[in-house]
Amino acid sequence: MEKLQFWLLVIAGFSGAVAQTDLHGKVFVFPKVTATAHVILKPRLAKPLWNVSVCLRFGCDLTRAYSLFSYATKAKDNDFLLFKPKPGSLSLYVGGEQVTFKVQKEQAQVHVCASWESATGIAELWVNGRPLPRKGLKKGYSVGNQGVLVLGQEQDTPGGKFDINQSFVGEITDVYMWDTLLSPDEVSLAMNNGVLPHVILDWRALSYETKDYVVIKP
Ligand SMILES: *[C@@H]1O[C@H](CO)[C@@H](O)[C@H](O)[C@H]1NC(C)=O
Ligand SMILES: *[C@@H]1O[C@H](CO)[C@@H](O)[C@H](O)[C@H]1NC(C)=O
Ligand SMILES: [Ca+2]
Repeated sequence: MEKLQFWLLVIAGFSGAVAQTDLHGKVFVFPKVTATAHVILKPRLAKPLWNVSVCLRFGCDLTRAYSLFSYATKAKDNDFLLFKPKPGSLSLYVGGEQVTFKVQKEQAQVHVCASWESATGIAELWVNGRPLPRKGLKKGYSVGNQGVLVLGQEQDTPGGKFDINQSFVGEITDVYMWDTLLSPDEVSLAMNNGVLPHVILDWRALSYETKDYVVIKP
């Protein structure tokens, strides 16, 4: 670790901030089907979100439904959820509503970005850098900032009510979240692990907690 980074961490520690880890080049492995294994991520959410973007890379060979990115608030358990209902489909939920996109040519490793804009309701999905035809939902809504963000399980209440039949088994890496929309160039940058501004969840400085059987591997 760089000296400066070390001292910044020490200072952050003394000021009571959550420790952050650079997970560049690492993955979370969810090795088994369970209703318990998960990772809690701690995004910096100072205010409700009117623009939201999320990117992540995953590898999974399940053919049943599973959750990729579950953000739940007291008001809406599916306040912002990336969910794989079945092969060939990918759903985005905002404020409890959903839109489902057709995904062709599924690969073992998939990079996905999702963004949603309150002003228009437009939801946009990119799979391996390619945009899918846009859809819309929850125009005028704002995603709450008091929620719980979980990888590995699908929440039906903040931090809980997991369904083993929606659990994730496989690998997830390069998870980022922004309170802005992404341009096509920014999606490419995110895919190539470039650094983008306005990040509220940063894989290179991640605050997280693993629960039960989750392994961090190169
Ligand atoms: C959301 O994004 C749009 C388009 O980039 C921008 O015009 C708007 O100001 C943003 N809204 C907020 C609340 O950040
Ligand atoms: C999960 O799926 C299995 C097989 O379809 C079913 O028997 C079981 O009841 C389901 N469990 C839950 C918690 O829904
Ligand atoms: Ca749910």
